[in-house]
Amino acid sequence: MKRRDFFKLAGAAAVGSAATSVLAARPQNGAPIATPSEANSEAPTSKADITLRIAPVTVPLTPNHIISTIGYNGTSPGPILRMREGVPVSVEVFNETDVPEYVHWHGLHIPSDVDGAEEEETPAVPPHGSRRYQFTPRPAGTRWYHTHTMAMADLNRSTYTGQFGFLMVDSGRDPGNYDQEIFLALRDWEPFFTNQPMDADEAGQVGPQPERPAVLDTRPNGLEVDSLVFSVNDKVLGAGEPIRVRPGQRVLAHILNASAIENRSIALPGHTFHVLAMDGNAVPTPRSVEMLMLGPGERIDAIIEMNQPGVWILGATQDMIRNSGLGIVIEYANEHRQPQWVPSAAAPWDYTVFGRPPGGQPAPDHTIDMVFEKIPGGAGQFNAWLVNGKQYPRDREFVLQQGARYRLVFHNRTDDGHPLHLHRHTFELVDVNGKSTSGIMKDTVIVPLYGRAAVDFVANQPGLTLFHCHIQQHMDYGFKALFRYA
Ligand SMILES: [Cu+2]
Repeated sequence: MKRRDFFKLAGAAAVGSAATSVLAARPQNGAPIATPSEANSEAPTSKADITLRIAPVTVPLTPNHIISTIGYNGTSPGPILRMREGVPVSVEVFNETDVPEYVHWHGLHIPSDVDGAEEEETPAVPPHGSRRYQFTPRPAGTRWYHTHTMAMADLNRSTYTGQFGFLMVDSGRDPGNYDQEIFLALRDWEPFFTNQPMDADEAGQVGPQPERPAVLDTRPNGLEVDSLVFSVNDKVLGAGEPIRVRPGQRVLAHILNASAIENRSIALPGHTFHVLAMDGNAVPTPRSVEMLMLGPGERIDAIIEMNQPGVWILGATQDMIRNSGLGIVIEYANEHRQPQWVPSAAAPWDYTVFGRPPGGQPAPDHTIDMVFEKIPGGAGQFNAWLVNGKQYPRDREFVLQQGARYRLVFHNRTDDGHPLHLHRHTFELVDVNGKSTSGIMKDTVIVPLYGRAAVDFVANQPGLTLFHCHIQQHMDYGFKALFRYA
């Protein structure tokens, strides 16, 4: 299978051309699809290719558990947006809420004024107003879009709401080699503050902890955000339609962790995930694994070969999370038993198995060390998160020379795994806890607890560039930095 095989549009060959109409088709388990409906135009009075409406929505997690939140175009997840790589697109965003909003196009290389982040000086979509984003989407791959405001102590704002959706940027090349395409956004709902330590997936991580301090900070932890209700897309496990398959089918799964709060691991008993891409970028060494882990913001594209007839649960490996909704039923034709879950002893998640041998990349021109620490907040207070000893905002510390190759070395001196996201650029994973690799291109990477990772990127996208932990609370309380070009 070639690089872009799996980005084939389901029945939408003409997307991106001047005369495409909005598709009515929808994937079996997915949201409605929106595609550019007209040629792009600079004229502000012309109709935009895509319209997004930020407004209150209800999410029917089960027939009896209906959540009120904010979403896009009346749903959460929002519509699956389809764009053509390199074809300019305009998106008119109407904000029907009382607060300024931003729509961030996660994983795209686009200018700061349309990237959708206040820190990068993107203009806000004003309350009860509108704003047009015009950009040329690239690179091709599985991207996503979501709100990018601060939430601080307000759990009804920003990525705690339902403002997220898939954004598929298609290269227009190569037919797909699969029988069915599914979109799975992992979510949690009804967040709350707790002093209980997170029952995080990281607890199961084994391996070196090169950044573990000799003396741990024993001050009492501050409030963190947790949830007791989970879903895949807009349904709790068992509440929605199953994904119906036939023996021998190849199902292409696009998986997104759209959580604001935690890394997640998922599995499908009796099956493997043949990982083709991470964060929408083809991996050098596609291979099959039993378990996937995704931090908030990360995506995985994987083929699941349907070769174990039955009725199965594709869901979180943690029993509490899965039993509280994070899963979806896979039902083979003519099978009618109860959905089965079987715990497995899958190998721990390891990005580097999908890489090439180390040393493939040029030496960096500059290395930037970034040390992450947590100041425990204590009872009733929030923790503070430091980058190189300081909370955001910070001054002009990180200044990039255009064209230079940078290595960022992440030193995670905290007891949590952090999904770190760099806007407007793609980076290459170089090292995770001493395991070197090359060829893995990403925009978000989990640095394990007390762990270390390194990524390289070329400073080739002039403009303000935000870097942050994709866990909303960590970002809000200091865990971010702004890169500038000289
Ligand atoms: Cu974090």
